[in-house]
Formats: sequence, C-alpha cells, structure tokens
Amino acid sequence: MKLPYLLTTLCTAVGVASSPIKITHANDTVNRPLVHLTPHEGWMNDPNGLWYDAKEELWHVYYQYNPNDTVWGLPLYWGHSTSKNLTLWDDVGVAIEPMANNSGAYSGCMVIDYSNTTGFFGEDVSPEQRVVAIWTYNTPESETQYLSYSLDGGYSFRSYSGNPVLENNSTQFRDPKVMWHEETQKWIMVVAKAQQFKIGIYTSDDLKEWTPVSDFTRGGYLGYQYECPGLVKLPVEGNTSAGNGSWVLFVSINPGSPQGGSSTQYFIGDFNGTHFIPTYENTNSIDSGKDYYALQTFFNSPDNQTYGIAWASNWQYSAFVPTDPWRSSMSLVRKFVLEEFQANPETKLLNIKSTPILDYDALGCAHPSNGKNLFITVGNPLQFSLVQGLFDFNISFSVNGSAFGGHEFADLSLYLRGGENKDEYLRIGFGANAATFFIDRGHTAVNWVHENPFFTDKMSVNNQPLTISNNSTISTYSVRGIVDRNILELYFNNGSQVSTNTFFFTGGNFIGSIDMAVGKDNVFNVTEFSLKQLSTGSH
Ligand SMILES: *[C@@H]1O[C@H](CO)[C@@H](O)[C@H](O)[C@H]1NC(C)=O
Ligand SMILES: *[C@@H]1O[C@H](CO)[C@@H](O)[C@H](O)[C@H]1NC(C)=O
Ligand SMILES: *[C@@H]1O[C@H](CO)[C@@H](O)[C@H](O)[C@H]1NC(C)=O
Ligand SMILES: *[C@@H]1O[C@H](CO)[C@@H](O)[C@H](O)[C@H]1NC(C)=O
Ligand SMILES: *[C@@H]1O[C@H](CO)[C@@H](O)[C@H](O)[C@H]1NC(C)=O
Ligand SMILES: *[C@@H]1O[C@H](CO)[C@@H](O)[C@H](O)[C@H]1NC(C)=O
Ligand SMILES: *[C@@H]1O[C@H](CO)[C@@H](O)[C@H](O)[C@H]1NC(C)=O
Ligand SMILES: *[C@@H]1O[C@H](CO)[C@@H](O)[C@H](O)[C@H]1NC(C)=O
Ligand SMILES: *[C@@H]1O[C@H](CO)[C@@H](O)[C@H](O)[C@H]1NC(C)=O
Ligand SMILES: *[C@@H]1O[C@H](CO)[C@@H](O)[C@H](O)[C@H]1NC(C)=O
Ligand SMILES: *[C@@H]1O[C@H](CO)[C@@H](O)[C@H](O)[C@H]1NC(C)=O
Ligand SMILES: CC(=O)N[C@H]1CO[C@H](CO)[C@@H](O)[C@@H]1O
Repeated sequence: MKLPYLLTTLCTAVGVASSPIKITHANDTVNRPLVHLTPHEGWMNDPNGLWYDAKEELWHVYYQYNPNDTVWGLPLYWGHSTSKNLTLWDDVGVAIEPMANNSGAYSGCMVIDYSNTTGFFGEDVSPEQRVVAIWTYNTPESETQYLSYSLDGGYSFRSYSGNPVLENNSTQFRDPKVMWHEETQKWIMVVAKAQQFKIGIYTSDDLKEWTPVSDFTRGGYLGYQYECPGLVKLPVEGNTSAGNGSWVLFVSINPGSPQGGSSTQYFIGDFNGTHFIPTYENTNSIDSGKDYYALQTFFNSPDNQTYGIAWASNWQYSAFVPTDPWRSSMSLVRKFVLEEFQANPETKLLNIKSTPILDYDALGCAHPSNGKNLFITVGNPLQFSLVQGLFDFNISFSVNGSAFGGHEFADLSLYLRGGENKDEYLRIGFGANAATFFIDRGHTAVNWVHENPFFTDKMSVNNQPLTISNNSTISTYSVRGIVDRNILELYFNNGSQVSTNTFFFTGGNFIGSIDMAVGKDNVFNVTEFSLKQLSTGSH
C-alpha cells in the first residue's frame, strides 16, 4: 500500500534565512558549532559557576580554560561566556586567574548571596548580582577551596582575604558545588574527595566557615576518581503525589565510564540537610553518548526549574580532536525533571528526562517541514535537503517485529550526508533485530577519526520501548536529533535517554542532506518526520 507522502515547507520567503553564517575567525576551518558554546581560541573543559542574573536577564557560564594552548595545561583560568537566550553565546573574557604559573583555578560554582551572609556586598551591588564563586585552587602541594566575589555582575572577581576556606590535607579535594537549602537555612557544599571515592557534604552559614556533616561514598561506577558532584531537587513529572520531588546527586567519573573514558552518572535519593541517602541501588548515566562530562546546573534559574550544561568531549581524546584554534564545546543547555518510565514490560524506573533548550527566535527564521506516513522501500530512500549543518529533527516510527526473518538485517537508517562530499556521513538508525538504536560516526575523510583508537565510531543506545502489549508485536519509538556542525545530540522517547557525540568531517563539509532508508520492506512505519532548519545571520 502506498501511503500519502506530504512535505510542506513554510517560511520560504524570509531573506535572512539564506544569509551565510559568518565565520568569526580566519582560521576556523573545522566546522565550529554555532549554538554550542565554544571559546574563541584555546582549550576549554568543565563548565563552572553557572548562574542566572535576574537583573540583567543574562545567563553566565564560566569554564576551565587554558588561553595559552589548545590542550589542557597550567596555568588554568576560568573563561566566561554569557547568553540572553541560551542559544547564542558571547565570549566575554577571563574571569578568574590562578595566582602562579604552576597552578590552576580549578572547577567550582557560583551562588548569589542575596542576604549578604558573607558580608562582601554593600548597598551598591543589587541583591540579584551578589555573586560569590567557590572554587578549587590547585597547586603542586594541595587542592583547597577558595572564595572570590564580584562587585560588577560577574565579570571581574576579588579574592577573599581569608582563603582558603576549606582544606582536607589533600591534593585530590576539588570541584565544590554549593546550593542554598531552604529547610535548614544553610549553604550546602558537595565536593569530591576524588580518589577516596567520596563526595563530602559540608554546611555553612556564611560560605566562609564550613562544617563537615557526611560523606557519600562508593556509589555507582567508581572508575579512577570522582569529580564534579552536584545536588539538586527535581520534580517528578506526571506524579503529583511525589510531593516536591526527589533529590538527585550527580557524580562524574574519569576514566572508567561504561562508555569508555569520562561520563556523568547520577543517584536518586533523599537529602535531609546533612546526608544524601539513595532510595534506589541503581546508578544511571544521564547521557549514554561518548561526549557528556562534568555536568553542572545553574544557580537561580528564573522559573526555579533545573537547567544544566556539560562539557561535550571525552578525556580519552579531547586533546587531539581536529579543531583549531579552539578545542571543545559545551552541550546545549538542558532542562531536567524526573519521570517514571517503562524500562521494560514489567518494570518502571525513576529516570531523569532531558529537554534541550534552543531559542528559535534568537536564530532568525527556522524552516519547519513535516512529513507524515512516509513510504520507504528497500532501494528507494527519501531525501531531505539541508543548508547550514544546523538542524533539529523529530522522527516517530513503529516497528513490526514479526515482519522479518532471523537472517534479515532490518534497519531504519538516517544517513546525514555532507553537502560538498556525500561520502562523509553520519548514520543513525534502529536495528529491529536487536531492537536497539545505533550511531556510526566513522564515515569521514578526516584521518584522525580513523587513527585515534579511543574515538569510538560505532555505538549503540539502549532502546526505550513505548508500547508493548502481550498480544502485539508493534513497538513505537520517537527520536529528536539536533545537529550543529560537528556535534549530534539525540533525545530518545522525549528525552528519557540521551546520547551526545561529536563528529568530524572535512572543514566546510556541513551536513547537507538526509537519506532515510530501510533494510527490509514492511517492517517500519514512519508515522512522522519533521525538520527545522535553523538560520542565523551572525556568529
Ligand atoms: C592563521 O594561521 C596562520 C598559520 O598558522 C597564522 O600565521 C595566522 O596568524 C592565523 N590567523 C589568525 C587570524 O589567527
Ligand atoms: C541571543 O543571545 C545573544 C548572546 O547573549 C545575543 O547577542 C543576541 O542578541 C540574542 N538574540 C536574541 C534574539 O535574543
Ligand atoms: C608566568 O609566565 C609568564 C609567561 O612566561 C610570565 O610573563 C610571568 O611573569 C609568569 N608569572 C609568574 C607569577 O611567575
Ligand atoms: C554586608 O555585610 C557587611 C559586613 O557585615 C556590611 O559592612 C555591609 O554593609 C552589608 N551590606 C549590606 C547591603 O547590608
Ligand atoms: C578531612 O575530612 C574529614 C571529613 O570527611 C575529616 O574527618 C578529617 O578530619 C579531614 N581531615 C583534614 C586533615 O582536614
Ligand atoms: C597530611 O597528609 C600527609 C600525607 O598523606 C600525612 O603524612 C600528614 O600526616 C597529614 N597531615 C595531617 C594534619 O593530617
Ligand atoms: C508517585 O510517587 C509516590 C511517592 O514517591 C509513589 O509512592 C507512587 O508510587 C508514584 N505513583 C506512581 C503512579 O508511580
Ligand atoms: C539525616 O539522616 C542521617 C542518616 O540517616 C541521620 O543520622 C540524621 O539524624 C538525619 N538528620 C536529620 C536532621 O533528620
Ligand atoms: C522560585 O522560588 C522562590 C523561592 O522559593 C520563590 O520566591 C519564587 O516565587 C519562585 N519563582 C517562580 C517563578 O516560581
Ligand atoms: C490485545 O491487544 C488489543 C489492542 O492492543 C487489546 O485491546 C486487547 O485487550 C489485547 N488482548 C489481550 C488478550 O491482551
Ligand atoms: C502506519 O501508521 C499509521 C498511523 O498510525 C496508520 O494509519 C497506518 O495504517 C500504518 N501503516 C502501516 C503499513 O502499518
Ligand atoms: C605561562 C603563560 O604563557 N601564561 C600566559 C597565558 O595566557 C594569559 C592570558 O592571555 C597570559 O597573561 C599569560 O602570560
């Protein structure tokens, strides 16, 4: 049966849509992302100090930054970018400097000290801008926690004269993340005692004097060390009897992640002001891709929801990725909630659901197109054209599990092909035999991809069945994908599971078309495919 095939293109007449992206640096040859934060030049790793300035309505992201090279190295600084819309970013320069060349201003966070608990702020600094950074000072002898505060809305910082405010006689004591705990009216810090596999929890009235109250230890994957913890309370979507939600403790590990290298895991539990007690034994990956590390959440979001950003790279290969004059980008900002999801026909689990934030108004005209009930047969792929290597798609499909034999490889694949050289492509698909999604980022002329032994090209993503009943073999799936020049973010089943992966094509060969193909007829029913192409006149 031939199904109706519909493809409408809206928003065609708007001039801005076709204006070319401006390349900001003469030497930006290798497909710099447009809506993922990158430093102008130099090396970037963990996101730090995320906060929202309610007075200026401005989001601040700081990050581990080496301006002197495109690999990690000392002295290490805090770089700084801001955004009005969480979509386009302005690089606003270094915010915090280390005190010596063999030292680093390592990862940390920022809080807004509205009520001047520190005594750092006079009337001239409005309460919404009383920002204090809590960060790790790394020297060859120790890692200790420092305070710096800003009197100009987060651009420049002064060091507190009483530093350090917290030490543990250790060279492996880092990455403080502080929040305000309403119930106990205290500041709470979680900080990694990295090589003891402990997350220390400390409380304070003034950010200066810290009392140790407990250690969370040996949860989940340990790997070589714990880094970059975070503690937040998330609402449980669709379950009002879950009250105010559950607490979530994020812990990054490097190396030793199930994907290889570095990744971010989380635990769900209770926090009573001093102790975090997991309510489930299981650990979860917040993103099953290869490029999602050191997740940090924003202090003071305008709607009290939890937003976060992660470093979109992996310590296994980050120093070698073929970009110049910068290395690494951040992920998109994501909003996090908990949801109960059907892990399999018998069991529901509590899980983090991630939703990416992209502001289409900030991007000028987006060109949406929509297809319903697409008819694809073996040898007759459908093709969709693209322009700038920046697009957002949604695909929904059902799979008839009884329509193929054991010897037949039944896949539905999207081939995302380079506009100038179609032999460079990303393949994303679903294999019905294994009932699993896959990603293949290995089809490129960039030698580095083939030569680097850690840059995994083929990966699988656990499937998330949406509908399974005892007498039916039909399962349905939905996937949203956002591609931005050299990074792919995939959200399965409305964000129940996410996979973030970078990919590298020859410079200028942005993805220019999508071929949708099947390996076996009558197995897949693509009920919906929608595509937004994003255009921007600047950046
Ligand atoms: C671009 O790279 C060349 C060669 O490495 C260098 O001489 C030149 O200064 C660079 N230009 C910019 C704008 O960075
Ligand atoms: C989006 O944010 C960027 C960075 O702050 C800013 O330059 C731009 O004007 C904003 N655009 C819109 C439409 O808000
Ligand atoms: C750090 O190194 C730079 C460049 O070599 C040098 O100019 C500066 O004096 C050094 N700073 C300190 C504190 O040693
Ligand atoms: C903040 O506290 C300091 C030290 O107690 C004090 O000097 C200052 O006036 C306070 N600022 C405000 C706005 O109350
Ligand atoms: C390190 O922290 C632990 C609490 O986790 C504390 O018992 C111990 O005394 C601290 N050691 C030093 C040297 O500060
Ligand atoms: C600090 O750590 C070192 C090395 O682990 C140890 O020898 C020393 O006794 C410790 N000092 C204190 C005050 O705990
Ligand atoms: C909603 O949350 C409550 C409290 O956590 C839990 O007991 C209940 O089982 C949840 N409801 C459903 C439908 O899962
Ligand atoms: C928090 O939980 C810990 C561990 O269960 C317990 O020892 C402590 O008394 C609790 N504190 C409060 C305030 O309930
Ligand atoms: C966010 O939470 C604060 C503190 O609980 C509250 O005062 C404020 O009204 C909340 N804002 C929104 C938009 O819900
Ligand atoms: C079989 O599936 C149909 C449709 O999903 C459902 O209405 C029916 O109750 C199912 N029958 C049994 C025995 O599970
Ligand atoms: C595909 O799905 C649509 C919408 O659910 C349905 O109307 C159509 O009959 C299905 N086609 C096939 C071949 O399963
Ligand atoms: C050691 C070194 O080269 N330090 C330089 C790193 O970059 C900063 C900011 O550009 C310079 O001020 C340092 O001199």
